Amino acid sequence: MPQADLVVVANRLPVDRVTGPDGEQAWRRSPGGLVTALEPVMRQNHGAWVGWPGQADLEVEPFDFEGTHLVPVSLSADDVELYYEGFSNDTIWPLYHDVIAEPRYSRLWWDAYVRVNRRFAGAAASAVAYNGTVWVQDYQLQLVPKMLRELRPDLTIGYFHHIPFPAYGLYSQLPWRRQVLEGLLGADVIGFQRVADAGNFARAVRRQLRFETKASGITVPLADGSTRVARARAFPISIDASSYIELAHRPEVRARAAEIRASLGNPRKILLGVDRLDYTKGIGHRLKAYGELLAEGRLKVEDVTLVQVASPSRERVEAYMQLRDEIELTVSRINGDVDTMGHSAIRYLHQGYPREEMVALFLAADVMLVTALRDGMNLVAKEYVATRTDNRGVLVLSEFTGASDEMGSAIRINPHDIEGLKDSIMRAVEMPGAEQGRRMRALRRRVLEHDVEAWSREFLQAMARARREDANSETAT
Ligand code: GDG
Repeated sequence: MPQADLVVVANRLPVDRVTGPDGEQAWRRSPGGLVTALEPVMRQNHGAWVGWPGQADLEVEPFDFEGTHLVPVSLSADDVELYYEGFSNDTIWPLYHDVIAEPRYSRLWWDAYVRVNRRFAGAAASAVAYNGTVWVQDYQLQLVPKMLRELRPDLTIGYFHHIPFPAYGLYSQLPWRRQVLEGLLGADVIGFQRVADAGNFARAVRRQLRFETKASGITVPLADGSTRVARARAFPISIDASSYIELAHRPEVRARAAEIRASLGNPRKILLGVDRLDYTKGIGHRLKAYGELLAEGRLKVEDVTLVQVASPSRERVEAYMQLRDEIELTVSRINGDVDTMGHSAIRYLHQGYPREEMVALFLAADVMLVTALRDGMNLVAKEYVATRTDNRGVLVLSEFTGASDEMGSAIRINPHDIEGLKDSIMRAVEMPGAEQGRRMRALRRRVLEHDVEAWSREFLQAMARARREDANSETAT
């Protein structure tokens, strides 16, 4: 098997297995932004992608797909339950999102996490050429950088963390806090969404491991008494803005947006929420504020509709089952209290939609509500503004998202402050066109200039620079 100069390692491969009308199996590119961003780089570098094909117990040989060599890592049903649903999504996810839900600490889950991370590291080590570059993605694979460095000291290793990194007071709950920090420090470049995340990480390293940190550099002592440098800093991720603009210009998408408005009875204002059904997204807080505005008569059900798309997510994890029950109870209470025969306060959709439909919804919405309690970045906020080519529409954005650092012209809110959130929703609903235009232009400028292509270019450049610096310091000693 030829080895690649650039290898991406992620929990999931960039393809989904689909069954055709005659029962035949095929692969289809998954819709995510990361996949789109990396596609040209992977093609140019004859890159390889290591990841799980998405179904338990599926054994597949490596294969080529649209210019990328795909290396499947097989997971058993037990691995999925313990490593993925357990340690990744029921320990790390809640802990790193500031303990919004209670993290569960299980030694059995941890053992599976170590075992599966080792398998990913082994697969990456076999796929990458001598002196090559490996870019590891996200919290499911925090131990891979160190494991990979032990197997292949010749490599340049990067790691990007898509979710927040918590303050040390919370991080220190993790029974395996040392091993995880050491795992991440195996990378030459460790990327975070926000400056604050990189700061929390550096602080955890100082407090827990007593390593020296200076600006973005962390000095990592080695067994032979020498040291190496790991660099930890922010690389805020973005979206493939031009593809959203292209969709927003399509006549059939625009027609669909008008059709959506009409099917809701052409309300004066449409508010929109689009989230995976996840407790980090603050959907309950949003519903509470909106419900109170209706109950108090500040909004009238004849004038407004909230469309809430809550796409199904992690449905086998207990906390997600409970959340679904809570949200659906709240939605039906509000609708039951205020709906009329002809008007509904909330159109709730527990479904996933094609991207065209999402863009039509963005175009139909006067106000976009992003009320996350904690969110690494929040791409939905960026997608909404990218599609608003008419410079109209208002983004209400939680301060607790990474996007908030870059999107100062949004109406920024603290979702815990329900009165404040209500006032902000009213301000958004009533905002004059000129102010919408001024804010939206500034938001769009930022997202269009800093798209996901710029993000991946900056990260790859940082890895190349790290390689040069390390080569220079080796010649110097
Ligand atoms: C993690 C971090 C960080 C949602 N429903 C549908 C659909 N979506 C798309 C959205 C958006 C994506 O899924 C969700 O991205 P977010 O950034 O909002 O949130 P997470 O899934 O939690 O992502 C996050 C991100 O990684 C990247 O680093 O920003 O903080 O938590 O693109 O549009 N897309 C379609 N149908 C749906 O029903 N087609």
